[in-house]
Amino acid sequence: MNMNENSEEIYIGKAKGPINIALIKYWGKDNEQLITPLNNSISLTLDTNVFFTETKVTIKPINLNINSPIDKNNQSQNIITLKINGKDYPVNSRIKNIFTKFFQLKIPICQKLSQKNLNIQIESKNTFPIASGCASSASSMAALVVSIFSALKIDQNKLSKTDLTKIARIGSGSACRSIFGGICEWIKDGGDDSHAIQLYDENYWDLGIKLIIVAQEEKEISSSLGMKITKETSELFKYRINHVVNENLIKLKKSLEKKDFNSLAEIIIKDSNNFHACCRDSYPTINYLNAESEYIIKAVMLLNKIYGKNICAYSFDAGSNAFIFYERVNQKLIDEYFNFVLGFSEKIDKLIVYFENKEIEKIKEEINNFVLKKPSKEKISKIINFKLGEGTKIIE
Ligand code: 2P0
Repeated sequence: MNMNENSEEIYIGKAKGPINIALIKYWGKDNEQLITPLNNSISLTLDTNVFFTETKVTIKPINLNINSPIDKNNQSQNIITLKINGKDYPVNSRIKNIFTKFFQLKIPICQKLSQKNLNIQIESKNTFPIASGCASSASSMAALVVSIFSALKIDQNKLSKTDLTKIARIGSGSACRSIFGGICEWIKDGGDDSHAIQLYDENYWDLGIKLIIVAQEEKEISSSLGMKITKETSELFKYRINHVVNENLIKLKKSLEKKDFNSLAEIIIKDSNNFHACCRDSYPTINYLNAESEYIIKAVMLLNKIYGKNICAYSFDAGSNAFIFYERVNQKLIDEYFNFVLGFSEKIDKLIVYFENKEIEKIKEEINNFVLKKPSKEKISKIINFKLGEGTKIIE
């Protein structure tokens, strides 16, 4: 708690939240209110060098007069304002639910504030296109939860990181996976106990993630609505939940344990395919992929074929941007390949040095034929490289 010149209480906290990308997708809620999933999901938390949300929360009790609402019905009337990148936004019910959750905790500071009317300011800064499949809600909700935790100076023994994942979850499902760094699993569990755990930290495996941004437009169907339509209408989705996704979880965990990239890549690709097939099977149909996404899918499959085993994998969220996964020992080859096939480099000779001992002329011909169909340059706006990163952090 800080004191201002009027000796009023002010609570201030700041946090920086990373994005995460799911390898086994969350799609479909078990409970819409609690935001609990139909299946467990596994994701990578990405470093915050380029993409992140930084959030500052300021909480000030409002001086009450004798007729204030709290005296009448013991219900506080909080005023919450939200600024994102300097612009005012309406405060949605999910943000209000996060505060309500904090003020229901049996922790002295939370109980005390629950008895007051509060003025709450949220100031958020993020560095990526909102609603373009770049997990903005995950990093922003994780940053919000940790900034409130920091503002209230709550002891970790009273509210653990696992507890914070449960609160982040009610802001946005995938946000629970951004609390921890490295490789995380969101456990569906029953009801409000649904939480995320860290499977491995960010130093476990030196994986690289390349985000290829192919669209900056706002997407047509939000994830929340999309997953509702899929759950209500897709027969294929029932098959995913009952037969596909749990098998994929088991196989993915085995690949992670053995650090077997070849099999890891296969599961990542198959789970992305299965999720997007369920979207297409929805009624009305949902398609998050576009022609550029399809080209990148083919590019990944071609490289794996030429290489003789899976050296990279693709995955797409609820958007057309591609996430490419690889081991960072192969960074140069992956960079040269995608720069060439996406038209950022014209020099195939820089690429084929990585294929020594293979049939170079045949490989050259295959890649050259493939790039004849490459998207025009303006369709691919950016390529960003990530490593595994830490979870949401308090900024002092
Ligand atoms: C995921 N996605 O596992 C999946 C894959 C998109 C595709 O989690 O309604 O923004 O807030 O729980 O978390 C995006 O959904 O949806 C998402 P809500 P959320 O990353």
